[in-house]
Amino acid sequence: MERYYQPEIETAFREEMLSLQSERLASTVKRVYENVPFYRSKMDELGVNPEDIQTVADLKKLPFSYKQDLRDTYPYGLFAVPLKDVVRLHASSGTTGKQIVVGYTQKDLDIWADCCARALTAAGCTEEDIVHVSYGYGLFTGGLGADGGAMRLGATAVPVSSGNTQRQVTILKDFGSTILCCTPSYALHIAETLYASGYTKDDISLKAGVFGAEPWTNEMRHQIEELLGIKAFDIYGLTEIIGPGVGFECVEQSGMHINEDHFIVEVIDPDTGEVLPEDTQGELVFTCISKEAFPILRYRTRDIGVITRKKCSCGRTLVKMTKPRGRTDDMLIIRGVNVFPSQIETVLLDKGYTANYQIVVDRSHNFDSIEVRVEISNEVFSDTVKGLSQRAKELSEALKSLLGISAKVTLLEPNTIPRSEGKAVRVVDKRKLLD
Ligand code: DLL
Repeated sequence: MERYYQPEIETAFREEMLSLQSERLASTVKRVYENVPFYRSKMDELGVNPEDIQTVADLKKLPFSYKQDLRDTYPYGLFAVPLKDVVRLHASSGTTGKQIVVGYTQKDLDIWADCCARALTAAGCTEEDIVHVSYGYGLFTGGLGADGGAMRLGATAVPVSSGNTQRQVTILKDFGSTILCCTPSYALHIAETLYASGYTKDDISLKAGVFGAEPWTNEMRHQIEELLGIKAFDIYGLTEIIGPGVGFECVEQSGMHINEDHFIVEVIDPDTGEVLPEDTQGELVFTCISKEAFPILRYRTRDIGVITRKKCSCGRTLVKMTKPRGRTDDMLIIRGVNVFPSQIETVLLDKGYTANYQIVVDRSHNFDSIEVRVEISNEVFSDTVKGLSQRAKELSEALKSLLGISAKVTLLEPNTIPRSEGKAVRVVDKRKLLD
């Protein structure tokens, strides 16, 4: 039977949720208008008063916020409470540019712990469980976020943090951890290390994993589930909104329920900013409606996804988002063709390759080239040269039929691609280095 952490919220009727959201939205907008000069001047510019925002339907009158706004107001310019009320800071460097800083009051940390407790509960976690957290602890939100959720539930948190993978395996075995929290790429690396140390899934007690912080395909989910003997659940979030726990997967494993009592989601056309109907792909935009220290409004995540209110068999009524398809800034444009790394991952895993891959994009004489480098097993690697080139050719054809452009395929020996302990680096775009 499905267990809920806060059923009154997670299974609320739509009208009840809308009314809660409207009330929280109106009061948040009033508060940021009064306390954050940045929002006041943006709203004044548009001629929007806090009184104009009474219900969720009024949301579209508000201006968007962008990562650049956090950089321009670095470090504390978007905080809506005095620093003395802030009990924790987190930061994210992102892949490019200056880092951004966010703050939490004690109430914000409580809300965050609830969000992560909901996610863990949906993955089957109870107070009986031992939650092994291998997300990084520190300014990154992954470690302390998952930790807060586990403790809130009364489960046993094991704050291992990331790195030292051999030790992760020892702790998993010796402590009898039942739930693993880390990035999906690190989960695979832990699994590899488990097997390389002469153990199998039968030597550990894991039953579920809660993986996120980077895009991963369903094919990768199946590999992780098979290798570790677990159910693998997705969890979504971002520093600017709260960290992990903005959305989480339930037993259906078909997208993530969004914690709508705290975050309103919209999907927009990334080019025009127009709000799109449900079940249409676009950029996800979030508004925080219950946070005190850092209640960002209409934040443009650059994550591409779809939201849907189709009934979920778990009984939750919270809206669901699909796995983010990638980010608007992740999308590679190769000779004019849009390519998402997740499409390439799907082909690789579907064809029986590992998720140890890297995509290298280059440009020579104004001609873009794409190379997919993927590891193969020792057994396959010792195949004849002819056998190997046949494999590479088949993979290249499969990629071409899906992507519409040809990609060079390079098959590599095991352990040649650097392993990640956090977010995997999937793309090396040498064109950017040339700019
Ligand atoms: O990655 C927060 C987090 C920690 C989420 C642990 C889940 C688990 P940031 O470092 O600010 O925060 O990165 C946020 O990561 O905009 C997405 O592009 C990506 N992302 C996060 N979760 C997922 C996911 C944390 N489940 C950025 N699937 C987001 C795909 C994800 N992408």
